[in-house]
Amino acid sequence: MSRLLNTFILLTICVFGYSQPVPNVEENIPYLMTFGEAAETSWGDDDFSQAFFFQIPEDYDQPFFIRIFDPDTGGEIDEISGEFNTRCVFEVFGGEGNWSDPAAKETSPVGNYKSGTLLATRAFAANPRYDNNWFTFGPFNPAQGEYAEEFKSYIFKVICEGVSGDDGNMYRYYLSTSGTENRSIEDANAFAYEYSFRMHNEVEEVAHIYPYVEEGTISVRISNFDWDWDGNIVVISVARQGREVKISGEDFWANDELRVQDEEIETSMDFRFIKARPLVRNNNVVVNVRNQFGDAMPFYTSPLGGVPKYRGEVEFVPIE
Ligand SMILES: [Ca+2]
Ligand SMILES: [Ca+2]
Ligand SMILES: [Ca+2]
Repeated sequence: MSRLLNTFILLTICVFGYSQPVPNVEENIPYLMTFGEAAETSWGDDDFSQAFFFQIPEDYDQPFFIRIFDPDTGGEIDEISGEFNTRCVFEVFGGEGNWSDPAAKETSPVGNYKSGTLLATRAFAANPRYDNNWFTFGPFNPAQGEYAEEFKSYIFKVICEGVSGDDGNMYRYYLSTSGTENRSIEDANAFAYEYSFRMHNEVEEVAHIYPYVEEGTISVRISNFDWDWDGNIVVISVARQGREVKISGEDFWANDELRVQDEEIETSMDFRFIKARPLVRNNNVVVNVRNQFGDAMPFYTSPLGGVPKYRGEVEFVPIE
């Protein structure tokens, strides 16, 4: 009963435009995914590390919490290899440089990607207490983040890494005003420069991620890893009805490049992940996108400017 009620409340909150579940409802992604570093990359994780950034609007000055659903690796949600023997470490960073350091905006855990100030950390192996349940980091003060003038927001980073073992950890986040339940912060958002996630195990379910196209973007290079030939990856935008991109099979990257159209500047694109029939089970995939300079572009869990809709052909009216 209480879980049903929680689900109902969560859905109700989402319907009204709050956006702190990570992944968000519009993305229709069941879980983020990080494997232990001893796993084969053919299970779907290329680097055993996932960074997410949380953006708190400057007019919010109350304490907040970062909650993790199912942080442990064990039980029914996670992906077992042999027996469960995986440890994942979650780290929360604030302070100068946690986001603005160039290494933090990259897609691989190299260099100073753990930039900023470590505010909290916790390791999890298999732990029934947190299986199918929430763990809470915080409270944090928004001013402990890095102030970003362009967003008028404070930014925090959470890194999850599989430090040992070979199993897959499935988990989600929630940015909350409460340490005991999920309560959204108005106008907050979350973003990542690389998305490592689990697809649904139902062929009808379409997952989405939404990169934002900044001014000055001429082309985008879309990369996907270990898609297992699971159906199609299609790009929708205000100017694109559906462009299929090259897809990967087992344990390799596929890359494709699209020329950005003027109408797409300062809008989000919608990358749709459409499953194959028959069902490909437990598909884990990693996706990133770079502009013509090679800079990784952010995926926002609440797409900037909203979910893009194709605007249709512009009607040509001949001049008489
Ligand atoms: Ca194992
Ligand atoms: Ca888990
Ligand atoms: Ca895969």
